[in-house]
Amino acid sequence: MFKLSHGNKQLDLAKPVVMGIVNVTPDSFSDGGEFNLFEHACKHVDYIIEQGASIIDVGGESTRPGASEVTVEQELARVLPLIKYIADKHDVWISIDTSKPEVMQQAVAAGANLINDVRALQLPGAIEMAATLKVPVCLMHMKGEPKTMQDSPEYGDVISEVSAFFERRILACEAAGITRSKIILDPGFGFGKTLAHNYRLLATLPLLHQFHLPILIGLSRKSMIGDLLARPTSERLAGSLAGALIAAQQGAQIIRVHDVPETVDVLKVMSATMANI
Ligand code: 9MG
Repeated sequence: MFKLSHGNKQLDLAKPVVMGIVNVTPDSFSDGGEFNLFEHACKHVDYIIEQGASIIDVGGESTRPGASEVTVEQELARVLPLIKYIADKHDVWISIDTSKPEVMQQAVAAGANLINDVRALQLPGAIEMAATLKVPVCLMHMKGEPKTMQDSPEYGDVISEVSAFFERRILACEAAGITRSKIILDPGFGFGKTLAHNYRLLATLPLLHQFHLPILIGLSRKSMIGDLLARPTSERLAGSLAGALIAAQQGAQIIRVHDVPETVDVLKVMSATMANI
C-alpha cells in the first residue's frame, strides 16, 4: 500500500487516483491554448478538483515532440501565479511539471508538493534540488530529448531498457538523499517510443512492480491512442479511458489525464468491482 507525504499532507494510493493536467503553455497540443489565460486556467482547476482530481499537474513548458524550449523566467511567469492560486484556494496535491531546478525551488516555495520531471532529475542541479526540497518526485523514462525523441526510436528490448534506466535513476536518487518513499516511476508513454513500444510497455506494466514503488502513467489523448484509432486529438476520449482503465488494472496508482470527470468515473467503477473480488 503506497502513500505519498509532504509536510503534513498525505495522499493515499490504495486506490488509483487522477492527476489532472493543466498546461499553461501557448502551444499545448491537447487544449489548443484554450486555458492559456490565467483566469481560464483557474476556472479549469476549480472544475477538475470539484470533479475528483487528487493531484493538479501544472506545466509551463510543452514536452510534445518538436516543441521549443522556454527560459526559466518564462516558465516561472506561467506557473507561479497558478500554483499560488491553487495552494490558496484548495486542499489538493499540486505537482510541478518541470526539469529545471530553479523552477522546482520556486514552485515548491509557492505551494507545489510534487515534482514531475520528464527528464528524471538528469539536468544539472535537479537531483540535488529535489533532495533539498524533500518533495515526492516522479521519474519518467524518456529516450532522447523532446525535440527529436520520435525520430525512429530503437530499443533492443524496451522493457529491459526502461527497467535498467529506473534502476540507475533510483540509485542516483538514493545517493543524493532522496528516500525511496519519495519516488514514483513512469514509463513515459510517447517519449521516444513507437506505437509498438508503447503498447508493449502497457501490456507488461506489472513488471515495473519489481521496484515496489508507485507507478504513474500518462497516455491521455496521446498518439498511441490517436495513431491506433486514426482519430484527431478531439476524438480520443474513449481510447484514453480504455488506456487509463487498463493501466489501473495493471496496478498503476496515478493516472495523468486531460478528461478528469470521465476518468474518475471509470476508476470508481473499477475500484468498486475490485473491492468485491
Ligand atoms: C508532462 N508530461 C507529459 N506526458 C507525461 C507523462 O506521460 N508522464 C509524466 N509524468 N509527465 C508527462
